Amino acid sequence: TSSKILVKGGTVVNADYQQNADVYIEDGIIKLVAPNLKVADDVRIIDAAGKFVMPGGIDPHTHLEMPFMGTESADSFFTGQAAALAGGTTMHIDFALPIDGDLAAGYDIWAKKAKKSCMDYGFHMAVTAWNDKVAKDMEILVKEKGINSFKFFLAYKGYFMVTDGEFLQGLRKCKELGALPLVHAENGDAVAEGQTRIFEQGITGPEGHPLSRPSVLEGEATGRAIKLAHFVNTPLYVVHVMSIDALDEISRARAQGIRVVGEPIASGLALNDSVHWHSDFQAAAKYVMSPPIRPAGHDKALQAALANGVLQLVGTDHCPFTSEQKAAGKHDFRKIPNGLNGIEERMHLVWDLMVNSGKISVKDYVRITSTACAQIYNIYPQKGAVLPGSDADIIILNPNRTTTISAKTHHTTIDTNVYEGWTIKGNIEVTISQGKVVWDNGQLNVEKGAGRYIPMPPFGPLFDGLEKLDAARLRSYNPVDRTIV
Ligand code: DUC
Ligand code: ZN
Ligand code: ZN
Ligand code: ZN
Repeated sequence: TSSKILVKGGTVVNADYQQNADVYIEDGIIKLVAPNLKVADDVRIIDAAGKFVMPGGIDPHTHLEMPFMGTESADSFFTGQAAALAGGTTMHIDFALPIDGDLAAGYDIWAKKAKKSCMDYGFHMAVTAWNDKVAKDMEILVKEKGINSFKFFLAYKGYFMVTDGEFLQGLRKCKELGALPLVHAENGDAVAEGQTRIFEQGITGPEGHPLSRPSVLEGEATGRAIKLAHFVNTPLYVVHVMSIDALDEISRARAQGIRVVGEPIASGLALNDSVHWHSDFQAAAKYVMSPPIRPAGHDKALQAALANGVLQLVGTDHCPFTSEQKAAGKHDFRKIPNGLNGIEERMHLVWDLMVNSGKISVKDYVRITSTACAQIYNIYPQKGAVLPGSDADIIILNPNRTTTISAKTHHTTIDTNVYEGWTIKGNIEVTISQGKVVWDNGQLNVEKGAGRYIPMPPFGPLFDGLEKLDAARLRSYNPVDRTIV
């Protein structure tokens, strides 16, 4: 493959600007973006006339080869990333987990797993307990290992869940380090109680899953997390926003100027909970994830919130399990491994649900699938832009061709697909990753080991002006005459 490429005659779209232009790529970097470029004979020319040329997607939320619920998510770093590239995503941020509470050990394990990568990636780290070693490891991960985000689970009682007190300590540490706290917002105590109650009522099938942990528990935890982060005055990022209940909390906080970022995921935008009611266990179990897919109405509300800016970017929570793995919960919904596919489908689904439906512009599509993620995690404009100097991670989308999603043709390793049979107008025909054509009209050409770890620096844009806000809070109280000034 040539290391010099000219993408010719397309509509180049960035989050803030769109123009008809050529894109010249050399050695993995975008060198020029301008109309009518003349190039030498050894340059590969890709015709993009009538098509959109956009930054490759960045998926902020994946779980590749993650040990979970007695098994391991079915995509490796290699297979999951190959699937991503086939669907126009050129970078993802995966959730590294501590090993027996040890963050540094968890990082080492994830770094090793990711050696087989075929595209660029970064890591979040989960914090599942609190002690001096955790605090020290967070500091090392931020200062030396390129991690700038930490996830706290308010659910998964007895496994990952932290108490409010532990969460508060973590929030303060994040703020001190300039790292972004992320939260899985469901009330874990109430979920555990709800699961027992539903199961003991004799509801043992997959439909018990959404019934046992309704959206009110997501709203409660989202509101609580936002208020604790506001108390600390640190930005907060809510992962997998699935419900109107959570949306209401985020919307209210943002209207007050509180720095909350909300991440819906493809399944939350695209599906509703009717999928859980099915006589065939597998047909329903493939949709089981947490927080659950909500009743119809939540999906449309999430789409609207994404269009009007209450939510900022789309992830997937890609965490696939095979039918065989899902069968562990055949007689007890509580044992169905939580997770579904999406890393390969996200870009097409968002195009269909948001652009084809007329809800957003193509520029906004770029923002919510790529640019906002790069900005929030402080790697813009290396990623998230088609600009001179940016990494050559580019997709070419043909708006007039259709794509049909199916387990028969997808690249993820599982035998099912939660979007089976969806036909979408709009096809990502070409994916360029690190300046190489890795997906070309149905042909995947990826290389194990070619993926690079992208370190993410602390104190991203969400931290701008935070010191001033803190000073203003202190200044408003006069301890001498005990008045608020
Ligand atoms: N939810 C899932 O469905 N899978 C992985 C972890 C999570 O929080
Ligand atoms: Zn989660
Ligand atoms: Zn059916
Ligand atoms: Zn997740």
